[in-house]
Amino acid sequence: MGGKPAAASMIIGTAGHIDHGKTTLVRALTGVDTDRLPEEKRRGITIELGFAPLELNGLGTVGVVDVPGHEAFVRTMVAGASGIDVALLVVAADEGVMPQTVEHLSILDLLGTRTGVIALTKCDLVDEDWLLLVTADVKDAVHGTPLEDARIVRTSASKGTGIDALRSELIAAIKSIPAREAGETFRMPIDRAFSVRGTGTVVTGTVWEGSIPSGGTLVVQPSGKTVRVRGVQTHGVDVDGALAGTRTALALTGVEVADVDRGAWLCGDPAWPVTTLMRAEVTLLADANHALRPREWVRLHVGTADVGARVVTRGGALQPGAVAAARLILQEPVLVRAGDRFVLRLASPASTIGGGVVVDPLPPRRRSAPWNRLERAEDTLGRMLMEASGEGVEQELVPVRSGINRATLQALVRRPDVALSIGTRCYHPQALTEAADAIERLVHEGHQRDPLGDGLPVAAVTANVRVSGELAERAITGLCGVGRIERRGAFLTAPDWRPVLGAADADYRDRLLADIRAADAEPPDVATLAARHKRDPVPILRLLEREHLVIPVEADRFYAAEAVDRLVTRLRDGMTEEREYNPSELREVLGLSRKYLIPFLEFCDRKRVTERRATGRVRVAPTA
Ligand SMILES: Nc1nc2c(ncn2[C@@H]2O[C@H](COP(=O)(O)OP(=O)(O)OP(=O)(O)O)[C@@H](O)[C@H]2O)c(=O)[nH]1
Ligand SMILES: [Mg+2]
Repeated sequence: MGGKPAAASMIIGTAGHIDHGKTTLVRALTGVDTDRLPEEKRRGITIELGFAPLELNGLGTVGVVDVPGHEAFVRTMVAGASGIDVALLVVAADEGVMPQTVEHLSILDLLGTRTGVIALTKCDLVDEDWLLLVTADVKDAVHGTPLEDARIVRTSASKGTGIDALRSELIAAIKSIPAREAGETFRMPIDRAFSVRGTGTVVTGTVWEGSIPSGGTLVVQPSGKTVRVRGVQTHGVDVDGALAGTRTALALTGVEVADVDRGAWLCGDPAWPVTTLMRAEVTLLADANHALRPREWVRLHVGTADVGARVVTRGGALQPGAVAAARLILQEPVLVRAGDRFVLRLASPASTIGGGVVVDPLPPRRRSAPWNRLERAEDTLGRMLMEASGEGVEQELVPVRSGINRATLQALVRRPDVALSIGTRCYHPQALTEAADAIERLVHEGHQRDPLGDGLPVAAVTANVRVSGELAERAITGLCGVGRIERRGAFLTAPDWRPVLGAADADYRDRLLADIRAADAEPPDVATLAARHKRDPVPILRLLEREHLVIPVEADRFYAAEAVDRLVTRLRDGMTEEREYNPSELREVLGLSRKYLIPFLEFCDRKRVTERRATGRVRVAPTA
């Protein structure tokens, strides 16, 4: 690979009505004729996106994207315009402002293009008076758009005038905007894919964010295929890697041309999910001439993709000029991040009706209220974490869902009043407080409902409070640390909690214990006790078990502790070391009936008093 320094990270994109001289101007600036297709030559119009490197003094090489002006190719124009930094709006002096001048301007506005330069082309065809009129019209047209303050440069390709002035204005425009974020995850919408003999699959695009070195690994979305970058070129020159804001060609291994068409994305993070549901702020153009009916299907253009979309807002139809928070349901998955811009178009009659900004590309499937954009990163993050509550948000999805850049986010999540990171997830600090309160409440409710119970099983917490296991654990540790609850084995109790027996319970306890003790080696089971006393004995038996007064030798049969001790001693004393005993021999030792014998021997196996072998039981030497 070449190892040349990367090009300047800025993209200029043309815009303007058909035949107004965009391609001619790009050639005058760069020397490249971007109309390469035979059909383009024959018809004298641009059909496909064109790309050319532009040398600018002091800035190096920037990329130029030339778009078609024909009204039938607006979707191609949108794909070309979606990655640009600086617009070059072209208006032919002889025709002035025309329908696609206006439509392209709307698209630039919707896509968030920050600045631009206006070229009045074909100035050789008109006189000064006419030029003044057209200039006034152009100023009207750009009023209220990002090109409102753009410089207007008079050019003539046939006379070769105005090109240097245009160059200077482009330099000034580029210098007026900040460079793209470099520290983000690599993302590039693909605008072309072809196969080169000896190289294989090559894709091109404008890198939106991040960077990728030659040799790196990427994922193609929405197909999910992993690919390796064999080589990187910018403007036909081998470079070490692809940088945000550059026109880039990537040679890929691991994928066929058919799998990486226009509309697909290359992404640096395999964990970045595609989506078919998002929250967005939608704007309908004031001159849209079309109200968007509830649940009406439109085309959504984002990156180089173009998918069917349904805009769901609260209330009725969206009127031209309206701005509304909406949920967008897509027919095909896209790879988007909060802050991404999109354009909405009608398929027929083909027209641009509006667009908007992605607010959250991965909202909960259900009950997600539409959200407006918020100004401050802190508020955006706070709202998302509040919604996620005790379940939190995967940390690696936070940049995608919030659109907050990495550096800002890193600083934000370190603030304990803003976010709490546990394991792989991020929580609102309030989620911890709420989880702790809920758990404490649950513990107390449990004691009230079952005053003789063991307390709240730790395992039951996540089933009752909607929190992740790790947040529950953090809350429990916190509660125990300050003495609000106690952890006793697998149970949570109120601090210093003891089971409270009323007079009736205490009496029942005494009678049960007396029954069991009286029965000695052959006590009644739970059902017998329940029938005898007309009351469920289990809670009291559990209590007696915790007091070490009874032992559940079988699941539903409790023995007095001293009865078990006596039987175990009798068994140990009656067995000789190393000799195997069959059940009837042990029955002799213990003197139990068969019904009691087998469960008791199994109990002894579990307690390692005895060990059951294939041919009989042996005594296990008691450990100290
Ligand atoms: N006289 C004159 N003709 C020009 C000038 N610039 C472009 N043209 C002519 O205008 C016609 C259209 O120019 P293009 O550059 O193809 O226009 P375009 O805007 O790229 O058209 P589309 O891409 O199809 O939208 C061509 O015949 C050009 O030679 C100019 O400054 N003066
Ligand atoms: Mg053209």
